[in-house]
Amino acid sequence: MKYDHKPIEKKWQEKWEQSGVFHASNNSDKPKYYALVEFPYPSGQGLHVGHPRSYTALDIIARKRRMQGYNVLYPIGWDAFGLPTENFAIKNHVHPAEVTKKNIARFKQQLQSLGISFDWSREINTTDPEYYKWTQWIFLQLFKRGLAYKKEMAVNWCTSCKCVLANEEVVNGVCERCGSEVIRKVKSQWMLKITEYAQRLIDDLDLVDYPERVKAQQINWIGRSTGAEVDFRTTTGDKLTVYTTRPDTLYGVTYMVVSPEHPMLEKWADKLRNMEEIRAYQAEAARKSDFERTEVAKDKTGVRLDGVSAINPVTGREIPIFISDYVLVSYGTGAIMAVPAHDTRDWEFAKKFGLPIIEVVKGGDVQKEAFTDCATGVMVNSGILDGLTVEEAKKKIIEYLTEKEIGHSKVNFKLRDWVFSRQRYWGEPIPIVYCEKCGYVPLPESELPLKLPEVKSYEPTDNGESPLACMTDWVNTTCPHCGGKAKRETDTMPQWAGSSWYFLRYMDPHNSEAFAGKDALKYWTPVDWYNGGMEHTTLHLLYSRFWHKFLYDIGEVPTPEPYAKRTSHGMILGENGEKMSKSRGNVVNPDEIVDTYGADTMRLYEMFIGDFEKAAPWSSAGIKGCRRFLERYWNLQNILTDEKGVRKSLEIAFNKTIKKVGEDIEALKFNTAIAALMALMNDISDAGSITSDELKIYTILLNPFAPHVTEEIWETLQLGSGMVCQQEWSKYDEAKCVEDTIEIAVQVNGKVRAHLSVAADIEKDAALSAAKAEEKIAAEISGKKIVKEIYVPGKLVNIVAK
Ligand code: ANZ
Ligand code: ZN
Repeated sequence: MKYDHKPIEKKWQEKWEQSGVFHASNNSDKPKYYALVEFPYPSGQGLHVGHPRSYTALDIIARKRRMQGYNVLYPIGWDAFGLPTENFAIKNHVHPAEVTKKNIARFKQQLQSLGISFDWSREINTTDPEYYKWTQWIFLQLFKRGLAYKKEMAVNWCTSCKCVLANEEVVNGVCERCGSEVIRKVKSQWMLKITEYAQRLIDDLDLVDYPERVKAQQINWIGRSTGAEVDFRTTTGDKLTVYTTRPDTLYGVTYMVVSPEHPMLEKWADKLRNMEEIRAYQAEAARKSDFERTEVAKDKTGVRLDGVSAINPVTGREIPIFISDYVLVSYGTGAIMAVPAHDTRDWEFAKKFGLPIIEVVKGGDVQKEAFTDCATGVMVNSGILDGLTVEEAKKKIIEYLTEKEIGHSKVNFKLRDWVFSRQRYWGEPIPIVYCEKCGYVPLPESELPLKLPEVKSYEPTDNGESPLACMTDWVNTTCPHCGGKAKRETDTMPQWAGSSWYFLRYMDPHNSEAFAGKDALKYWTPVDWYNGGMEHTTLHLLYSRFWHKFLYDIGEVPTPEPYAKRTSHGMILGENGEKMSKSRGNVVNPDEIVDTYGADTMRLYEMFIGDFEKAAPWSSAGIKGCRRFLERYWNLQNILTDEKGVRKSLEIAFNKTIKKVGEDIEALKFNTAIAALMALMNDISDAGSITSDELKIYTILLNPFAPHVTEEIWETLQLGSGMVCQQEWSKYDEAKCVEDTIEIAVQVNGKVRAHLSVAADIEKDAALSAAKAEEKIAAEISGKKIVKEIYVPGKLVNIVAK
């Protein structure tokens, strides 16, 4: 019989679904295992061949865990709010909900055709009011505890999406989504205080098993720095506070810079003789992104304040104040003390504006370039600090400033609060009303979900309001607090909202009383293994850790961290080694692969393609090779013999493969696990036949990779009861994993009682237990007390028993 994947795959997908074998139970005596993949955004393009890489990998883990006796939760759902769907809806005049529905149906059919063992009974959808009810509920808890607040601020504004972007969504100065220019715009925004969790988001990385590169990226993103705040007096008698990581260089400060948005500028407006010039510069800076402004290579610009200057607190010298766009309003205090001798940007600025450069750390030629090394130099021209190392000087100057009450040590974070408002339609409505008397008032929880109303147009308005703002009937409401007239918030939540807690909903997806029941949370939390893309390290992964920690703080979840273990897969590139994209014409359609070669081949190939954690180019030849391998497996049924057991000649090969496949799966080395299965196939071919016991083991090992064809062989040849996915994972005998075996003698009380064949490199413990398990020895020592155990490597075991 020929291997015909189509009927086989259809048959088993239906069987799995009907039998519910992959449904997790919230009521089980087995140990739990929660495997999670990032749920997809159901885009109009359908599934990408990159999706199955992650899904198949954790499917292999999930299937193996079930075989190891765990109650496994491996769920899936849809992260379906967001811009691409909304933009499509605007262009084609259909409701985004319709678009979403269609896209989900296609994605679901595609995922099911891959035979991934998802528990479809727990499918969730972030745009379902029964789901976003709880997203809104969590927002209200944040609001009630002061962690959601409204703030007038300069935000990143995408000129094409007409939408506010979080800093994280601006990449190299352009919108991450559409590539258009991003400018600064002042708007009143909902914000979430993720900064309150900055330190814990760093510290608690110690509690989890994440790859080092992921930890490092998060730590970097949070950007903790230690330094000092120092107060400078101005000639107007005001206090201008700066944040610096180099308080040791205070004697080298020759000017100050405040950001163009600094509030003191308005206060000084009538004292500043060049206010017009200043205003022009402010307008120019507003058009630039933070990225452009802080780029080191960029040409330095600025305006010197005419009418106000400052006093260096340690030298007493009067120094000029500038505004320049390289100082950001949102970091530190929005003002800096400039030390051109030891800071590159300050140095460039000083050169351009002809400002003095005073060396305070010895070691470089500061007239030629800034000397920024702080590990080797010694302080000079620095009064009380002269002769100290940089570290010593930092300590001493902070003591001095603290005592004089003009400064203190300070920790700062790069991480900003999370801009949580979007002026778009297709998102969760923010459940807040504004009352002129009572201010921002939360909706009562009983009124959740606050559903998205139907609107005529999803087009954002030109003044930057959400289309919801045009729905006067919906907007005008009464204040839940005083009953007076009030207006609903018309901003919606960003796409990251629904994915910040979705892993909790899977635990109890149909609960109408809570986002998940306490028992379910207690049983399933935390996620045991979470795999996803590196691109989500600083956004989704950080946001969801923040929400989870908040829920932990208010007693809603039992653990401080949501994910015990995180791994990250590499991208699948086009056959030409470039990123797959329509414009490059190198997109591989997963449907075609499944149709032509089958889901099993596709799965096997994606796991065989290369190092899981690295990017890998697609290869048509590779696909064909995997198909041939499965055909060889299929044809094993033609060489089945009546012999029983695992034959002596293949014993080592089988034991070795069981061990390797199991270990490699755990280490994400799927490619080498498959290579081991291929090698074993060659050994079987050489033997010319296979026993049913051998085929049984082989089928169990291959099943997580190629679940359909293995089920079919199992059933056709009646290799055992039930399905393969319900069998116990194969065990191996350590002693039979190595070709090099040696004979050792086993003595009891000095007398040789048996000879054993063991691996040449066997460890003491394994040698002793092998010896004690030997029948004659077991009989000899039974009932006796073991007083001493000796192993002479490669020679003998001696057991002294009384
Ligand atoms: C004086 C100085 C001397 C500095 C020196 C550096 C080197 P991190 O490590 O990133 O925290 N700075 C402070 N606030 C700023 C703002 N709002 N916009 C732009 N730059 C700002 O960097 C802190 C350093 O960046 C601070 O230390 C300050 O320059 C600058 F040899 O102060 B430093
Ligand atoms: Zn009111």
